[in-house]
Amino acid sequence: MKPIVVVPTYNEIENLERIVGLIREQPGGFHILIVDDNSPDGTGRLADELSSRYPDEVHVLHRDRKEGLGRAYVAGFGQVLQMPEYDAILQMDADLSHDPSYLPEFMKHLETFDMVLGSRYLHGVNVLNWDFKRLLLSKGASLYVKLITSMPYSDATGGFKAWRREALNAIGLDRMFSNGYLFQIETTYRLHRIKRFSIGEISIVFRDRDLGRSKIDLPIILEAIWGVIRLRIAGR
Ligand SMILES: Nc1nc2c(ncn2[C@@H]2O[C@H](COP(=O)(O)OP(=O)(O)O)[C@@H](O)[C@H]2O)c(=O)[nH]1
Ligand SMILES: [Mg+2]
Repeated sequence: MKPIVVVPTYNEIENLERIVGLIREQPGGFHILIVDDNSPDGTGRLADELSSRYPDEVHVLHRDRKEGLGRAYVAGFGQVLQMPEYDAILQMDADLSHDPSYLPEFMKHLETFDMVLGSRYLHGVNVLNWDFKRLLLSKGASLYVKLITSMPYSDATGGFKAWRREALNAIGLDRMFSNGYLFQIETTYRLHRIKRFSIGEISIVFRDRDLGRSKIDLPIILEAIWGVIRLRIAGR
C-alpha cells in the first residue's frame, strides 16, 4: 500500500520542518500533504519550501483562512481521494505530539483493519506533559463519547489514525458537519456504523508539544459536547 500522511497546520512554523523530516525518515515511503489555513506565522511559506525541496513527496494545500481542524481535514482528505496513487491515508498533528516512528506500525495493522486508531488509553494512560486539567478533559471526553455512542474504542477523540482508501471514501466527507476537533469523533463514528468495515487500535504515547501553542478553545469543546449527541441522534 502506498501511504500519504495528512498534516493540518496552523501556526506550526517551529515544528513543521522537524515533523516532515521525521516522517520522511520512516521506512515505507510516506508522502505528506500539509493543509495550512493561511497561518500568520508563515507556516504556509515554509510548507511550500519543503514541497519544492521534496517534489512529488511533499504536497501543500493552502486554505484562505482558519475554519477549524475539521474543515481543514475535509479539504485535505478530499484532495487525497483525488490522488489515486495513494491507498493508505494517515493523519497526525504537526506539533510532534504524535511520534512518526509509529507510522510503520499503523501500516502493519492496516493489513488487518480498514481503519486503525492510535490510542493513548489502551493500556493505562500514555500521555506525557499534559497538566491534570487537560488530561481530565481528554479522559472525560473519551468516557462521554463511549457513553453516548456505545463505541467500544478506548480513545475516540485521538487524532493519530490510518485509513484504507475505501474506508475513508465510504464515510461521506461532504456530509461531515464538524468544524473543530469533533471531526475526530465524527469520522470514527461514521465508519463504526458501516458494519462491513473494521476498526483496530494500537497503543501510542502522546507527548504534549514543546513549541508553539495549542489551538483548543471553548467553542471547540462546546461543539464537541453537543456534536456527540447530534451524531447519536443522526445515526439512529
Ligand atoms: N489547518 C488547521 N490546522 C489546525 C487547526 N486547528 C488546529 N490545527 C492543527 O491540528 C493539530 C492539533 O492541534 P493542537 O492545537 O496541537 O491541539 P491539541 O494537541 O489538542 O492541543 C496541530 O497540527 C494544529 O496545527 C485549524 O483550524 N486549521
Ligand atoms: Mg497538540
